[in-house]
Amino acid sequence: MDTDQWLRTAKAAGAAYAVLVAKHCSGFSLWPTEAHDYSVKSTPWRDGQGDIVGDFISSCHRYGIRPGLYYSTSANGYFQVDNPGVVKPYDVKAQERYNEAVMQQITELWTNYGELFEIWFDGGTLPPEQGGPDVRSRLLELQPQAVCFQGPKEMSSLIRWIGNEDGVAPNPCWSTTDIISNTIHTELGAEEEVGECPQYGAGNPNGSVWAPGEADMPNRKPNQWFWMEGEDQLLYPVEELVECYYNSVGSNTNLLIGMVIDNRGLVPDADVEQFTAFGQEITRRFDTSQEVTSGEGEVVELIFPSPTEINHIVMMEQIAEGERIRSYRLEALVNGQWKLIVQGQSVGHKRIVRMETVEATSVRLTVDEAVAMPLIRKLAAFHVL
Ligand code: OTN
Repeated sequence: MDTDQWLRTAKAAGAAYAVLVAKHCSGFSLWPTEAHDYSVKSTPWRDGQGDIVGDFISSCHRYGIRPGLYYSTSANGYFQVDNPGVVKPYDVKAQERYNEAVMQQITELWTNYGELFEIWFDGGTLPPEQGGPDVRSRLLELQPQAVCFQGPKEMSSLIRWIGNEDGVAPNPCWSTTDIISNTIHTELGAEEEVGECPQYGAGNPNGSVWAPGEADMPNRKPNQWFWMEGEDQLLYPVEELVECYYNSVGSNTNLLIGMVIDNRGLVPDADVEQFTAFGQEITRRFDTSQEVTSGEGEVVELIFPSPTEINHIVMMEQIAEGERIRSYRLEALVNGQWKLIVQGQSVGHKRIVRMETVEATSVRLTVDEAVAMPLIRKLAAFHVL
């Protein structure tokens, strides 16, 4: 196993952060936990002295990638726990033992490996009021700054599931929502709510909770999160991953791509090629703009020194000050005439607009509706061949 190879590959793909699945639904733990024996400690690998979590975190630091950990509390085969985090068949004592093990394990993970950028609760966390472990208190105590995927609603930095594993966010896609994913997914009997709530993936511009979207998808299809021998042909072609980038990052959503590890403990060669080519393609498209500006107010204009061919426009709001735009228009000045390119609603962190190539002398962003002064961190035009 070589976690440096994993993180080098993530870096080549352009990743800013990485999340290790420290324990998936089987319960097998990739670090030498004190909670039970079902972990790397009980294997012959490195004579039971190995710690994949520790190696992963060190490699993240080495490659300048912010580390995150996935730990699902909602399912654990070792304790006969299934969604939404309940021992089945239900038994009070067994549930207590499970809750204690969760508290022990999250304490280890959140104490021994430094500050975590993101903590991933696949399927959310069952709140203590409903018989679950008190994850939120421990989180507030040990990693209060972490971005929590489907985390407890008391956390200040939440990120929500976009609702599919296909790398596609809706348009518009808002950073705020009414719904906090963990309450949808783990409160007993709440699954039905998902179906009834069209705002789930898109969020809600008037929602009171700041929880932008994260689109998670595996790098093999359909839904192949795990490595199996002879399945390299299932890899997403690079052009499809690029399409996912447009549909997620280009729609105000983080993109989290699964990375399988093979029986050598490495990212398979074909996957290294895929991730590297993906990173190179994103860089090729978006590293050099024809022109870029920033500004504030209802109209921000990007002026070219001479008529310039463009076919992409990228907009970013200064989201540290909130997501303020509610509707906008983009126009290009072509042969002395303003030509409408697109009308839209949400911008947020990033909106990528693809368009037919035009030769423009200027691009104008007009904000038709906003809840406060629009703050445009970036308005850039590109010509992607
Ligand atoms: O079988 N599943 O549990 C499943 C199949 C396909 C897509 C998602 C799921 S589970 C789903 O995973 C999400 C992350 O991708 C979130 O954690 C959801 O809460 C969870 O229900």
